[in-house]
Amino acid sequence: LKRDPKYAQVTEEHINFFWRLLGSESALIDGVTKDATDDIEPFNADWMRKYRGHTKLVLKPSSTEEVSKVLKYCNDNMLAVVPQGGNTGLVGGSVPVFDEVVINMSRMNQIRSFDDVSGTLVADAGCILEVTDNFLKEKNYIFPLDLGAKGSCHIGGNVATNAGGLRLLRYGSLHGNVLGIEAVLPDGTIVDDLSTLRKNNTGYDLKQLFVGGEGTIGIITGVSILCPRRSNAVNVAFLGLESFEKVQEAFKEAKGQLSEILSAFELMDSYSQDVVYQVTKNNRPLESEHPFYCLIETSGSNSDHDNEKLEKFLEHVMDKNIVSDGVVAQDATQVKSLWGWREGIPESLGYWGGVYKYDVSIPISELYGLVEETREKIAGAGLIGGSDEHPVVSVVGYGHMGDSNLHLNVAMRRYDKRVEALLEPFVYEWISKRNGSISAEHGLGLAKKKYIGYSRSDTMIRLMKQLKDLYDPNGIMNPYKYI
Ligand code: FAD
Ligand code: 2HG
Ligand code: ZN
Repeated sequence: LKRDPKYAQVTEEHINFFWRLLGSESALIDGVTKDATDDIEPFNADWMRKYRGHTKLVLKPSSTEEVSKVLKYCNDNMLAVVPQGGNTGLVGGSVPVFDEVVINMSRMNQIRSFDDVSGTLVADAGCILEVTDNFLKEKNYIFPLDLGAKGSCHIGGNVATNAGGLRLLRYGSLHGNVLGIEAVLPDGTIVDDLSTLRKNNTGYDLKQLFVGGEGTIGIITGVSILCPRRSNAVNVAFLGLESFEKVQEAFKEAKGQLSEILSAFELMDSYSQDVVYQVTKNNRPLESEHPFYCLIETSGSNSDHDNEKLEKFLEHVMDKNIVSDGVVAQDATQVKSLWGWREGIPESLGYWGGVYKYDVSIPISELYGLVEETREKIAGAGLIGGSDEHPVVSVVGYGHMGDSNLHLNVAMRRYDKRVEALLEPFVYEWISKRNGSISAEHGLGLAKKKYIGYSRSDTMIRLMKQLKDLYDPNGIMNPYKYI
């Protein structure tokens, strides 16, 4: 990949403009043309430390008008930009590739309004997910999305990636929950579509282009989102199972018997749990070990009713030998600690060095086959061992079983070309043959840019490019990424 010379380099004149507009506190520079104002390295490196850009300028606008002025100036001066939220994305989309200007949204972090009858929240894009959910908690509502990076990711970043997370099974995708969007196009146009209506069939639903657009056509500055009531009865069960067939049976039974109160059904293989154990040394939830584990969460309004349902379900799946062992959290602390065995997987996997990550949708019956085949392939090549010569620490599978979304992760002592050559394009071909998706919920970013053709036809890619050219004719928005 080469820097495209059509983009301008940041000059002292540009910096003077941004300083006048935003103040030096909100326009951080790496001291090339002026003295460094701050350490901008964190804005150049992604969460996995796999991708690293070389920006010299980070802008932190604090209003939609400022975003509009910044983008118009960049567009007029051919300065390429990267929108950045909490920088927790897992496909290298949120950091520059070369010297693109980072537009970081952390200063736009105000809740604008909340209607406690309809549950509609209107908020700035830079609100942190957990902070927003805590605000909603006080009103007895819940954000319709939850994920392990909640303490840092922004709701604008969540919408820009169309993040799925742990409760999509219950609350559905952001394509349904986002009611309105305020965004800025590269020419400075403010797209004011911050509707709070549930129903609005008046022509093309253009806001959907920004949901999952990964910052390639504009910057989201505000979102309006439909939030459900918070359930006052939440139960979590952690189960051990002997095969992936049994996991599928348990899922079928959970849908049938827990139906309307089922709020999460997560899968973890034994390898993923071994990794969490090795890193955290926490006491394991179950006494014995099993090839597979599931975390089931129910959320309802009546704890007696929910407890009875969950107990009956557990009795049934144990009697029928579908589940070998299980534990139900007795209080909020245990709920948190059981969730830790699932939510803590990505962080624990990063303990040794690098992680190759594949976030894929596969027809459910074949979901775990990819992990088994990948593990065999890597073991066959003698690369497992966690040493310099045998750099693979573990090949693990986990994910959102309820959405047929698998996370295949290969934990490494360090990134290694031999392993990479075994994994790619093998994984993508495997998925394509089964009509799966090479990106279920994380997006394409830089990581999967070359592979979009495994999941999208030439016609679909052409239509995407036409849209990109229409909204961003100069191509300044998040260049070098998937489109
Ligand atoms: P960033 O990482 O800053 O940006 C992501 C992309 O969106 C980039 O392309 C960026 O340019 C663009 N972008 C950011 N803000 C804006 C904006 N305001 N306007 C336009 N474009 C913008 N993802 C899931 O789907 N499900 C999970 O369960 C999940 N769990 C995770 C757990 C961990 C521990 C981590 C580290 C990540 C996880 N992710 C998950 C991945 C990630 O997509 C989410 O963390 C989150 O949605 C990204 O939000 P962010 O604010 O950090 O965005
Ligand atoms: C999760 O479900 C996230 O925990 C992260 O989507 C998955 O790191 C990954 O591959
Ligand atoms: Zn996930």
